[in-house]
This record gives sequence, C-alpha cells and structure tokens, in this order.
Amino acid sequence: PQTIYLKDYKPFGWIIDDVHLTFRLHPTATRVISRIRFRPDYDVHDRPFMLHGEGLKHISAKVDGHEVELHHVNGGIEVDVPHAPFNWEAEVEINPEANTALEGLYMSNGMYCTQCEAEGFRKITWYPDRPDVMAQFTVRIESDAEHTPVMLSNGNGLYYAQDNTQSPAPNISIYQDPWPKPAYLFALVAGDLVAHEDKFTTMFGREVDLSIWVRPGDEHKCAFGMEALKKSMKWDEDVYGREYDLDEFNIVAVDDFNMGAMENKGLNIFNSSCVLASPETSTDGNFERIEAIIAHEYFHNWTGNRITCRDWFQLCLKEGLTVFRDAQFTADMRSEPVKRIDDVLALRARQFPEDQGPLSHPVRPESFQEINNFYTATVYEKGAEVIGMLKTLVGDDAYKKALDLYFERHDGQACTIEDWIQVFEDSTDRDLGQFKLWYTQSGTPNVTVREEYTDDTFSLHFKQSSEPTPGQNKKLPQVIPVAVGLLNDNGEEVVPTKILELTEPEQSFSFEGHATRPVPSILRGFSAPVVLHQDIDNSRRAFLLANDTDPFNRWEAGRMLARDSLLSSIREGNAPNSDYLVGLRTLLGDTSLDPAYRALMMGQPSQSELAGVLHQAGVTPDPAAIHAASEALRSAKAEAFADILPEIYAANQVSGAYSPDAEPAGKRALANAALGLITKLDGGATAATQYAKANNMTLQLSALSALLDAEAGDEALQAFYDQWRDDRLVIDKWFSLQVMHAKPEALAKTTSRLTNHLDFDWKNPNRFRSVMGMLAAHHAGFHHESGASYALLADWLIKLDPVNPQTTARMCSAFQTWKRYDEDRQKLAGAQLKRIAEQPNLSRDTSEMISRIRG
Ligand code: DPP
Ligand code: ZN
Repeated sequence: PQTIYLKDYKPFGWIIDDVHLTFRLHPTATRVISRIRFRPDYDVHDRPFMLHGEGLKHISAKVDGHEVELHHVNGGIEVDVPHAPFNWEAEVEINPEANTALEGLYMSNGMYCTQCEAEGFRKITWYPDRPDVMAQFTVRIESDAEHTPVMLSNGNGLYYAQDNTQSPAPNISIYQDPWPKPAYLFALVAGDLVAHEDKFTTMFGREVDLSIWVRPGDEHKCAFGMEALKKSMKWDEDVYGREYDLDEFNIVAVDDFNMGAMENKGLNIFNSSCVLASPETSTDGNFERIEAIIAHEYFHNWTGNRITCRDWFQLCLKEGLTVFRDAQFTADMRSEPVKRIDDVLALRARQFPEDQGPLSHPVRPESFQEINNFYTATVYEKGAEVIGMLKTLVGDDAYKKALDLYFERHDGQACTIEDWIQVFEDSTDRDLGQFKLWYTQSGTPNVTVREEYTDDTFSLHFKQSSEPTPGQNKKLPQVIPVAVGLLNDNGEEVVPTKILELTEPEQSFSFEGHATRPVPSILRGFSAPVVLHQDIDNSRRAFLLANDTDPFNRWEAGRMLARDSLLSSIREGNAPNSDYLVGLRTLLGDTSLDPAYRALMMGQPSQSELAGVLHQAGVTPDPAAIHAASEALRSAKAEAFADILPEIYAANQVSGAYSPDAEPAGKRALANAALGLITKLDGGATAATQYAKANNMTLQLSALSALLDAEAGDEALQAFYDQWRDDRLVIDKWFSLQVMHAKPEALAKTTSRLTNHLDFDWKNPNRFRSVMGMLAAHHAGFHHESGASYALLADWLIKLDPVNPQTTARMCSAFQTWKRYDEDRQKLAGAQLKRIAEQPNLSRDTSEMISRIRG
C-alpha cells in the first residue's frame, strides 16, 4: 500500500461552486447522479483534474454536456477538462446492500444510511473527496414510497412529496445545505423512522426544529438524548458564543455503525448505543456517555464543520478541540474533579499504551497508509490534553480571546495546526514554537522531580526526558505546565496552585520563606500528560491522600498507594500496604465527600496498567501474578472494610424515580463499589437481593456482575437473557459480562462458546466488539500462557477483515503490547500476527496496523 505524507500536501486546483446530487434509491442498485460546477483555482490549477472514486459502477460522465473518457488512476479517475469553468455531470450505480464495510452508502436493518468520514464519499460518486474542498450541496432523494417514508440529508428540508406522475409513485425529498462543507460531512438517511421532536430557540432568535429519528419501537429511548442536545446548544452559546446555523437539526440512530457517532452537517448519525437511553436498559455510565457524545457531535458544528481540516493529518484540529470542549461541558453539567479523574483514567488506559508501544504517533501524524487507523486515543485524548495545557499556559481570558479570533478568522475555512497556533500567538504575543512540539513529537514525556529544603527555601528540581518512539529517535524538551501547591504539616495550603513552566531538560524552582519544610503537591489536576516520577514514601502519599486540597491529587495519592502496594506484592509477595488500607478507610467514611468521588477512590489500577508500569520499569510483567495480586488486594479491602461496607451500601441507596443525574448516579456508583467488595464476603447474597429488586439497568447489571464474580450467576444470567432477548443493546451487555467474568484459563473457551450463540451477529460492530473487545480487555485471560486467546482473536480478525476492515483494524490494537511480555508469549502472539499478515488480500487498514504492531 501507498504511504501518504503531510509534506506532500497540494491543493486540489479547482473550486466548486455547487453540487447537485440525485439519489434514486434501490437496495442493490442505487443510482447517483451528480452535477457539479468547477472552476480553476488560478493560483494552483496546473495539475491534472483528478476525482476520487471506489467501487463505482460507471454509467456516464459529461463535461459541458459531452461524454468524456475516464483515465483510471490509483484511487479514482483523471479527466481532460478545459482550463476554464465547466459543468460536470456523472451517473454511477452503487450497491448499498452489499456494503458490509459500513463506509459510504449502506443498509442497516432495511434503512439507508451513510458514513463518509474519512474517505467514504468516494464510494458514493466521483468527487474530490478531500476535506479542503468545500461546497454547497443540494440533494434530491427519490425512493419507493413503502419502505422509506422518511428521507433526510444535510441542511434544511426544502420539499417533500410523492410523485404521482410515475408509477409506482416514488417519494421525493429535497435538502439544501447553505453552508459550504467537505464531502466527509455529507449524509443521507432513508427508512421507516419515527421522530422524537422538540424545538430550540437560539440566542439570536432562530427557531430550530430538533428531531431524533429511530426505528418504530425505540421512541421511548429518545427523551434523554433530546435534553442533552438542548443543553449542548445552550452551553455552546453561553460558553463559546456559538449559535446553531440551520433551521433543523436531526439525529438518527443506526444499529450498524463502525464508530460512536458522526457530526454530518445538520444530520448527525449515531451508533444506537450512543444515543438510545432508558432507565430500564441503560446504565448510569451509558447515560453520561450519551450526554457527552451528543454534546461532542453538536460542538463539531463549529469546531469541525464551520472550521474544518485542510487534510487528514490535521484531524486533531477538530477532534482534540471538540473532545476538550465536551469534557468542559461534562464538567459543567456534572462534577469537575470526577470528570477529570475519569479522563485521566481513560488516558492512562488507552493513550499511554499506544504512546509507549509500536503504534506511537504524534498528535499530528506525518504519514499514514489508511487514515481510518488514526482515529486514535492520541489524536483525540492527547489532542484534548494539549488544548488543556495551552489554556493553562495562557490563562482563561486569553484562551477565550484566542477562540473568538479563531472563529472570526477561520470561519468557512479548512485549516491546519499552524493556523490554530497562530491564533494563540497573535492574541497573546507568546512564542509557541516550542509548545508546538506537543503536536509533532510522539511519546509520553517522563518528568522526574527531586525536593530540597535549605535555609527556609524549598526547591523542586525537575528533569524531563522522552524515550525514542517509532520514527523519532531524538527528542527535544517540551513545554510542560506543572501545577504545584504547597501544604504545611497540618495539611493547610501555604502556597496555592501555581503553574511552573518546564522548558529545559533540567530546571529548578524555589519557594522562599518557609520556616518549616512544606509538602508539595505536584502535577495538580494532571496539568500535563506525562509520567511523573517522584521518590516519596508511603507515609507522604498517605498524608496527601488525607490532606491534599487538590481533589485530583488527593485521588492520585490513593491511586499511587494502591499501585505501589500491588507492585510490591507482585514483585516481592508482600501483603497489601496498611497505609493504603487505613487511608482509604478514613476517606470512605468521610460523608462530606461526593459519593462519586469516593467510588473512584475505591478503584485500583487495572491489570494492564500494572503491566505497563512494570514494563516501563524494565520488568517483564507476569499476567498471572498481576491477576493474583489484584484479586488479593480486593479481598484484603473487603476484609479490612467489612464493618463499614454494609453501612456505605445502605446509606447510598437511592429511592424514588430513577434519574441519571450526577448525584444519584454517584450514590449508585459508591453503593455498587461497596457491593463488589461485600460480595467477596457474602458469596453474592446481597447481590442476589439487589438483582431481584432492581428496577433500573444500573442496579440490575451491577448485581449480575457481582453474582458472576461470586460464581453464583448462572440463574440470573439466564433470567437476564430471557428478559432482554429482544433488545440488541442489552444483549451486547449480556455477552460482554460473560467474557469479562471468565476465569483467565477459561477465557478462550467461554468466548468461543459465545461466538456459537445464535445471537452472535459478528457482522454487527457493536456485537463483535461486545465479545472480542472484552476478550482483548481481559488482561490475564488474553495473555494466558496457553496463547489460546491470541489464536482465537486472530481467527476472528481474519474472518472479519474482508467484511469490515475498519472494525478489524481497530481491534488489532489488542496486540499492541505484545512485546512487553516474556519470550514464550511473544512467540505465541508473534505467530498469530504473522498468520494475519500472511492472509491474501488483507485490507489496507489491517495490513498497516499489523505491520506497525510487528515493528
Ligand atoms: N468525527 C467523529 C467524531 O469523532 C468520528 N468519526 O465525532
Ligand atoms: Zn469528533
């Protein structure tokens, strides 16, 4: 496959005045007629005229009314055209039903839908399918009346009617999008859908019709999403001054979808798992995620759609910023510290392993073979961290000024990271040259700090360094904002949070006038995505756990105690650390603390996180030992807290009607964390009672999970299946839970059995992920010494690749950590990677992933 480089970027050479598309829908033979007005971009129009296209059955192509010859080139066609404005008219045929890759126009449960990001539009018609070509679209959809009463596209609906001059009479729908957009934001939906409707009046008085479109039967799962949408619209006005810009806003739920959701202009398409919600079928976690994703896609209307990316290397321009914005939104709607901790947990679970392994790449990559492989934790989550650091460095007011300038200067444009940084330089007079390394340099920086106290002066001596990563051997020092506060022996804050700016490989900062030695709290709020190395003992951590005035670092102190306890039992067989157990006990009993926060405190580092920490420290992780130590710590906590757990459980029961708000959800989270430990003591008795009484999915699922943990879940598992067999999203959970709770040695067998279940519809990405994603996430079982799970996953990747390359390639990252482990495991995993690599006709997506992972 061909590698594409950022440095080779060239503009298209032509400008599009407008695009008219007509779709004559048919499940196996849809006709797409395009009429496009092109004119030369006189600065750059010396190249051949090239249009993308993939898998199109060509019918005709005309330039100014005359049929033209197509010269097929890699990825599309070249055509001889005049060096002057001209009209392009083409007709192609496509087969939505055969489109199992779910890119372009495809069918899901009898409904037509599209996914065009990143390069799906080229599977619909000949077009310059690149984000820097922006145009106004008018779309006419024609279809058989019976099966597709609802037909939607981007922008505003202009016309809907049945054409009785034809027989049978087709439905006709016309949409016009007044805002120029790149093709990746194109969308079309047609099917038998019903709407949950509402209205929103914008800050300047525009009345917007809002609809969430679902299959008949799902109407009762839309209300929460609609509220989330209205909150998002209001928040973007209040916080960023951004108004919605069309007369309608449509969301459609689709069962077969590769990603979470897609921000198509005025017509967002959602994986049904990311929009449909009801108390009976969705957990608190589902509700929170749905609220965040609706916000995310809505916020893209300005950060992504009105201002888009010049090329796909700039993906973080829209994704990093939009993730950052949705995180701000969630923090405002719910709890800021809890959201921050959740985000750091996710960053460490997904981005750190990526950045510390063979898939490491900069937030703005410099080359790719398949762009779909770069919708990564690094681009999204580290991309958002970079924006958070920028805001920390320039301050809130300057951030706001810079964003106003960004919207004013670049509205309607396709931009680069250079444009983004320029806006901050112009509005703050700061040189951000070194800061830009966050976009271009891959790898997670290490920051080491040493403390010194002499003559009333307290000093912090920092060092920063980064390991080599693929393609980048030498690293330059980065700008690292380190938020620091100082406490006295009584736990009072003597120096409030201050931002230290690290720019050198080694740098010191002093605090004068401290008659007694202060205790520093470093990297407050996780002010930079780095690994902090601090040589401090357990008693210091216990002090910070008890006293830190920064809620993130207080949680982090407990986390580090848990981590060190686990590492010392893995490496030296030591019993759980008493500083941790004592400190945590005090905290759990502190009812002045938010229950959601206390629930987070009860967690401990995941097994794969521990494996990563050991690997970074030069120790080969043993998955079985890590598993044993993790279980032992949980049991030790259960015993140590046996007397307080029932009270915590009882005090955090929520009565009355279900609400997914932060407060009751936090209580349920704490009660359920307590239930997990109680189950270690009572063998599942409390969980069984909760299961029997549960009237919402949060309680039902956590009870089932506890029962499975106690190996007392068979009956409940069957009951759960019988109750929910007709609800796809709940059955996904049923599959996942069984994989998650398998014993390490039985994981491959359990998973294999589940793949033979009648409901294992492996072509549905959600179902595939609910099983295979959990297999990969089961650390001790996936890395079991038998290698059985490696082989099973490889079998399924090989099977899925010809059907759906994108979902296959995404799942390959399960193998990204394979070189952490011992030689025997490396041999087993390596053999499976080789087997995948040697498949004939492997997709570009999967072949790129496997070759990067093999290194
Ligand atoms: N652009 C989508 C999102 O991140 C993913 N395709 O919202
Ligand atoms: Zn996004």
